[in-house]
Amino acid sequence: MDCIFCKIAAGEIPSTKVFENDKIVAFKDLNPQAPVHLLVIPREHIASADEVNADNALSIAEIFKNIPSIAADAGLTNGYRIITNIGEDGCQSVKHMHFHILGGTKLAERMC
Ligand code: DGP
Repeated sequence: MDCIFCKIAAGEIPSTKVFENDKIVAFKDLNPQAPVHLLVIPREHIASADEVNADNALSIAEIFKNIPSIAADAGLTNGYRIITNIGEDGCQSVKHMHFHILGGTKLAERMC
């Protein structure tokens, strides 16, 4: 499968990783939209949050289990935002589920 985030998870494409374990990887977004902009992905290919099911839900739990320490290590002591875009209307450009972690400044109140 030609998936850029599978390749990042496998180390076949370089990225600035800030955390990884056997189930998930967190790395810096190539085009940051905030002073801190990280992406957290499952190693297993899940196309979007719309594809979460009983078989892959443990990967999602692992992501949310680790986000607090990933955010703290990035210096996000005053809050942050987690976003996952889904499909065309959600403006998802990479079809491997990922959670954006945005922070390091007061974020806009509007969500869209
Ligand atoms: P989304 O629009 O939700 O699918 O966001 C995809 C994000 O992925 C976007 O903010 C840019 C980032 N991105 C795309 N390609 C790469 C890459 O090769 N490396 C890194 N670090 N980030 C990437």
